[in-house]
Amino acid sequence: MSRILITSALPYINGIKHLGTLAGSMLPADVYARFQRARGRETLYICATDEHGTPTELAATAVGLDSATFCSLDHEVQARLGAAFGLSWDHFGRSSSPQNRALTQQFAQQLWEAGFLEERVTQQVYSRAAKRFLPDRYVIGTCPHCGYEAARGDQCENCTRVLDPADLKNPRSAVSGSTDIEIRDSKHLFLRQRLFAERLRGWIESKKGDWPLLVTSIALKWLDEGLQDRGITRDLEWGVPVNAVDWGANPQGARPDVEGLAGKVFYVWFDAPIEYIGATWEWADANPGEGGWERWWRAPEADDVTYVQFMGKDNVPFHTVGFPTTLMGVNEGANSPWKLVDQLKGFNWLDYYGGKFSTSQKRGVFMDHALELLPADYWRWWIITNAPEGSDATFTWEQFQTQVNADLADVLGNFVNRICKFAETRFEGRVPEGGTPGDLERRLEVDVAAKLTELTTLMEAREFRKSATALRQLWVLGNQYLTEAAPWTALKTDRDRAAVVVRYGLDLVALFARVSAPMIPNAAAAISEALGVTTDA
Ligand code: B3M
Ligand code: ZN
Repeated sequence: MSRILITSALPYINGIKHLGTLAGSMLPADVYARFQRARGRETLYICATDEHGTPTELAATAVGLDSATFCSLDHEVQARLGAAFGLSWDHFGRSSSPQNRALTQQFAQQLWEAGFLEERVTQQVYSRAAKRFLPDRYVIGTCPHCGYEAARGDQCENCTRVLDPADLKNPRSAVSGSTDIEIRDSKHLFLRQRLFAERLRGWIESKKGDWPLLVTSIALKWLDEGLQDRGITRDLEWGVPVNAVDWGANPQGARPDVEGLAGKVFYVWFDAPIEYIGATWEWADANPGEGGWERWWRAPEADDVTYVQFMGKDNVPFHTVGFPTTLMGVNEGANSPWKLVDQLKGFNWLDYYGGKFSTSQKRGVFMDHALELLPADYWRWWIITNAPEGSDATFTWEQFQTQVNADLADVLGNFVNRICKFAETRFEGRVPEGGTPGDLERRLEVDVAAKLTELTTLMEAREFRKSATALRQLWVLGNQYLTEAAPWTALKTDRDRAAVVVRYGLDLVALFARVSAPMIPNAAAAISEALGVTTDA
């Protein structure tokens, strides 16, 4: 039986996440992890805060903290809210960890020595007003590809293309709007992605039909446009330092210009995916009895691991091109290669009343506020039933209320309540003996078995919306059975018949608790507890 390694895209450190972030990565990853654990598979679900980069420096400065302190505080908040939402991470790490720092530096060194890094003098946007470089999304301007006027320096939200700040037309500071900027020369290291274009294409082509179309089409579109080499260092203070690397010589016998690279750090999108591995190492350090982290990541020990990633569509290019290039480069000639992703589940957007959720504009529903209002399971259920898989989905309060009432109260709650109350008042709260099952029960067994198979197949395929529908249909079978079997009527003339129905009904309650646990773990635990059984998801 294979082991399952699960990662969800790492939430940025600054700020409390909204439902869109949950919907696009953390929650489906959690549901899948709980499902796999319940199936008895050895499962490891890893997540972490993505802590480096310009956003952190600016957010920390804004509240008068240094970046390290800011990150520690914010990490605690996110860890607490994730736990309150029932996110069952085996480890929630930090990309600023010593483990990730060591791995990031080691990978860079190996890439250099294999000839996959190159030094280049680049033009960087420098803000005269703020007296600092403005990397990545701290420059806004017009996208050179699609003409979108508010494209960020690292990526155009409109056409999803990855950009370089100096590519933007009419650049301005994203912080102040100031156009008091100049272009300065600065030396940086580049990952030679172009060398990997054909290999990446072959790899993505081999995933067609297996991975969601959304994912393979984004990846291929990017490759079709011609892969560019990518700068992997930045003029920032907060990050993994470049100069701490113990550089060897590349195939031409050259070493990086350490002076030219002084004070720089690795690009956040270089070290963040490496933190999937780094966080596994953090987990192993915290759990010394678990057999170590490398057995999840490195061949041949990890050959029985199926690695599944979850993310929103904007993250797909970094996971189908950027990170795989790093790993392919490091793996070249290695006798213990690192594992590449086996299954990549991408999501569209979850909208708020047809517009975007937005952290900066505080638009939408945020994790802290959501939990102040209602239990986590309500949100989990709504998000999973409306997972933005085939297309974007929209949150509205009205639809949220209607759906949660209809499914959790009227179908599941009603069923559990009806049968448990009846057993309590008429059978002293015990599972009654006596009677023999009849045609209704035989039909119920067939119908339930078929629905369970359907649900299991859909969950294995990470089809969350359809899984939620199948689960709801399973609950409906319970209600239909009770209505048809009418134990309250049977009890008047045939106590044994009523006993059969109560027995089947209570079995269904226990079954429902077990199979609903991945999506609504708290409700499932409460139901199980009421019955005196356990669920292990
Ligand atoms: N923090 C972007 C995001 O949250 C980024 C993901 C990193 S995954 C390695 O959308
Ligand atoms: Zn664009």
